[in-house]
Amino acid sequence: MTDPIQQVVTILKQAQRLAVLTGAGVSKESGVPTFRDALEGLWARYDPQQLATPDAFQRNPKLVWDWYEYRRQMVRMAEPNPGHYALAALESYFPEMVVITQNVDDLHEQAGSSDVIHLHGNIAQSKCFANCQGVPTLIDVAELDTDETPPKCPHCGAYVRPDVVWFGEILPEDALLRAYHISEQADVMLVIGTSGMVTPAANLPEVAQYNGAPVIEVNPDTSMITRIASVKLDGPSGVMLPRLLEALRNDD
Ligand code: BV8
Ligand code: ZN
Repeated sequence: MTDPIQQVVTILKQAQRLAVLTGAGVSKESGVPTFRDALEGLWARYDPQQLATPDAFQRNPKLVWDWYEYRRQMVRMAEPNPGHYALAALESYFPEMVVITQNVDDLHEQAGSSDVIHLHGNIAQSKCFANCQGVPTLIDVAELDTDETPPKCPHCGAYVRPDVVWFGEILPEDALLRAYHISEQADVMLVIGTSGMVTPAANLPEVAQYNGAPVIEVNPDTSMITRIASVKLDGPSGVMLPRLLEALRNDD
């Protein structure tokens, strides 16, 4: 049985267009907890899926705002890990490579990935809940002279909210359309650190496979993607991706 890393190198060497789908697992070794991790302390008793919804925000704007401030702090302190850097370095091996991420941090960009599609938004940005000046009406909270939490939109007085996609909300149309197109056109799809539970993001590996692209998974556990993966690298992305990059380099 050949080593799975070698199997992946063989597949990647045939590919021109590499699509990558990442989830919270790729940021775990940077100290950003995944959605499945019980958040520590104050937030341990809350279920993220209950908090990451428009209803939760309308019912308890301060609680949800404070939860995002807590997560923003963790993201601000986080650094890209060896997995992010190895993924960015893979770009030099493919004429076309796009990272489609479910994550709301910007660690792929910080590590040097040059083409990243954010399906679920960006936790560092805020917007008017009513999008009163257009979709999205981004608000720079640092410029608002208030310590109200959540702050109010300076244009219309509605609450300001994080610029992320909540459960029950539609994804940014341009990002989703491009992600489907990239998945359809891909020669290979690398799926890293996602439980594959959340749709429509979780449908993308099937779209790639349906169009003839082998799916490669990097995850220390099984996920909803494992059953359609041609090869699985069983381990943390911070370990497996540098190993994969090394094997590609040695194969040059
Ligand atoms: C939509 C931003 C159309 C916010 C997120 C029933 C009722 C209502 C709705 C639904 C329903 N059934 C399905 C739905 C649709 C719903 C959905 O999928 N629900 C799930 C829970 C069943 N989806 C939606 O609502 C989406 N919108 O469908 O719009 C629509 C509109 C109106 C009405 C109907 C339909 C919107 C979904 C987006 C939600 N926002 N994030 C925020 O961050 O606060 S999702 C959030 O959760 C993440 O972004 C991510 O996408 C997801 C968590 O998944 P993962 O990233 O995979 O992370 P997870 O913790 O799950 O797994 C981590 C993995 O890493 C694990 O596999 C682990 O083994 C692995 N790992 C751990 N360590 C490592 C590692 N891997 C590598 N290395 C390591 N070191
Ligand atoms: Zn407004």
